[in-house]
Amino acid sequence: MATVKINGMRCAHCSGSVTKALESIDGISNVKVDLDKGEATYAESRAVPLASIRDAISKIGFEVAE
Ligand SMILES: [Cu+2]
Repeated sequence: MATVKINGMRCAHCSGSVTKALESIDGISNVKVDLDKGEATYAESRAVPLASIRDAISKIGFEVAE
């Protein structure tokens, strides 16, 4: 499992959008968002570059934290 910090999530709608965006990336599955921590964890069936994740997240209006 990998974990990424995401800024800007406020509610279940946000976490739903983030889950969908991450799961649309080839190789990523099993996305779980923890709103309190502002984190998403996911399983990778291949090495997914952080840039791809950053892109998918920023496209929907959130930001991957450094
Ligand atoms: Cu929201």
